[in-house]
Amino acid sequence: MGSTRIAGGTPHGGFDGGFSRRRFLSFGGALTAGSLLQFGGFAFAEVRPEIILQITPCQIEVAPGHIIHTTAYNGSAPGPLLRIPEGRSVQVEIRNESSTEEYVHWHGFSLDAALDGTAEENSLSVGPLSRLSYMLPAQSAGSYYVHSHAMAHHDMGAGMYGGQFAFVYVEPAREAGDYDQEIFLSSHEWEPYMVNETQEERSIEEMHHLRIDPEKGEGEAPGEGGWDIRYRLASLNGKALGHGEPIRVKEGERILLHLLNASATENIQIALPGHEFLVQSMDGHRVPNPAAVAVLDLGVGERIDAIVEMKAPGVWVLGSTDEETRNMGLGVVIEYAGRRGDPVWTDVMAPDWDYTLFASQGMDRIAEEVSIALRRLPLTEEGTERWEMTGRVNGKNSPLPTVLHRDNPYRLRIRNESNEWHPMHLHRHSFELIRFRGRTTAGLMKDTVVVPPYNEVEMLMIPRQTGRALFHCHNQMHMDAGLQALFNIHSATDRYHRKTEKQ
Ligand SMILES: [Cu+2]
Repeated sequence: MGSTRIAGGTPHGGFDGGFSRRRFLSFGGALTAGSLLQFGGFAFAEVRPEIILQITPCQIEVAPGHIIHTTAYNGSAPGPLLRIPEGRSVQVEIRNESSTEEYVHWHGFSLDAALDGTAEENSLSVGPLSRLSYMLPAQSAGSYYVHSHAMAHHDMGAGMYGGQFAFVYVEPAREAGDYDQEIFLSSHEWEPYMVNETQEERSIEEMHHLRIDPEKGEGEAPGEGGWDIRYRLASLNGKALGHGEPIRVKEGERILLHLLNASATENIQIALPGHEFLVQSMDGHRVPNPAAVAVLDLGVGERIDAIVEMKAPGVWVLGSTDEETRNMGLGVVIEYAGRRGDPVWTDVMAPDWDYTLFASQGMDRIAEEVSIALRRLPLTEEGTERWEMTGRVNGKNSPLPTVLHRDNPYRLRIRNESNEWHPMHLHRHSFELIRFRGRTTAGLMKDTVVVPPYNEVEMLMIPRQTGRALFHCHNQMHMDAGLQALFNIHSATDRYHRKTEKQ
C-alpha cells in the first residue's frame, strides 16, 4: 500500500481542467501502472472534476464582528453542500492551498482504503500547495460527511477543530418527496481552550509549554487534575444563534431536516419546543422503525434525517437543550410566516437517548466475537489525558491491528470502562447495532455509535472491503490521545485456506 502513496500530491498549477493519464503518472512519481489498475478510479482521470474541494485559509464571521480565522473547504464552514446522485461515481479534485499536508476523509462511504483519507490506512494525502484527483465510488442514498482527518494534537486549528467539513448528500434515485422543504444543518464549535477543575483557563499553546524538564527542574506544574476542552462559540451552518437568516416555514408544512454533528469533541442534544422529530434515517441508512422524539442526540460524526411537522405557529429556537451551549450559539431561529417577535425557547424534557427505539426486534446472531475495551490512562505530565483501546478475540488478548476476514460476521463488543461518552466510528463500513444498554436489537445500521459511560454496545460487522479500516473515537481529543485501532481485513479466501489446512 505504501508504494502507491503520492508524496506531496500533484504540483500546484498543474491543473488545466483535466489530467491526461500520462501527466498524472509523471506527477505521481511513486504511482505505478499496477496501482493504476488497482485503483481503477484513476483511469478516469481525464474526466473534469464534478466536485472541487479547495482547502484554503479563510475568515468566517460566526457572529457580528466575531471572526474566526481557520482553514475550510471552498471558503466557508461548512463547505458547500455536496449533492451526489445515488449509485453514480463522481470525479473529485482536491486543491490544497494551505501550507500543511491534508487528509480528506469521506465519513460513512464504502470505498478503498487509498481514498478513505487517513494516514493510518495509508490513504492518499494531498500535500501543501498540491492537488489530488480521483474517482469517488458510487454510494447508496443518504446523509454523509466529508472532513479533515489530520491529527490535531496541540494545533487547535487542525483536524476537526478547524473549518474543514461539509455535508454530503447522496440523492435517492426515487425520492418519496413527502415533505415541503429540505434543510441541511451542520453543528460546530469554535475557539477551543482548556479549563481545569478550579476553572483556571489555558490556551492550547500554553498547555503545550507546560512540560516540566525533570533534568533542569524547569517549567511549570500543570496543577491538580486534568484539563477539559471548552469553546467560546458554537454554530449551526457557520452562524451563531440569532445571527444568520431564520428558517422560514408555514403552518402545515413538513420539513425534512438533515442534521450533522460536525463538532470536534462535543456530543449534542437538539430540540424544537412545541414540535417533534420523526426520525427517518441515521448515518445515511433508513431506520427500521421511524419513531417520533422530542430531543435528538447526535454524537460527534453522527447524522439524523427527521421530518418535522410545522404545527405550532410562532417564532422558535431550534437548538441545544443545554442552556450554556445554546448561549454559545448552538441554534437557529424557526420563523412561521406572518409571525414576529423574539424567538421562544422552553425547556424540553426527554428520556435517555435510546437507539433501540428506531430499530427492530433483536434476534440471535452467530458471529465471532471481537471484544474491545475503552480505557482512560493516567494523565501525562502536562496534565493532558491519555486513552487506550485494547482488543480480545474469542477470549484471548489480541494485539491491534486485529486481522478480520471479508464476508465473515464479527460481533464487536465495545466496553466503555470510563465515565465519558465515546462516539465510536468505523471507517469504510457500516455496522449493525445488535445490543444497547443490555437490550438485544436489530436492523439499525450505523457508522458511528455512541457508547454510554460504563456501558457496553455490540455491533455486527461484516467486512465487505479488504485492507486497513480505522476504528476510533470521533472525539478528536480522545482519538489523538490513543482511542483508535486498526482492523486489517484479509480476503475471505485466506480464511478458507486456513480452514482447509487444519483438516
Ligand atoms: Cu471518546
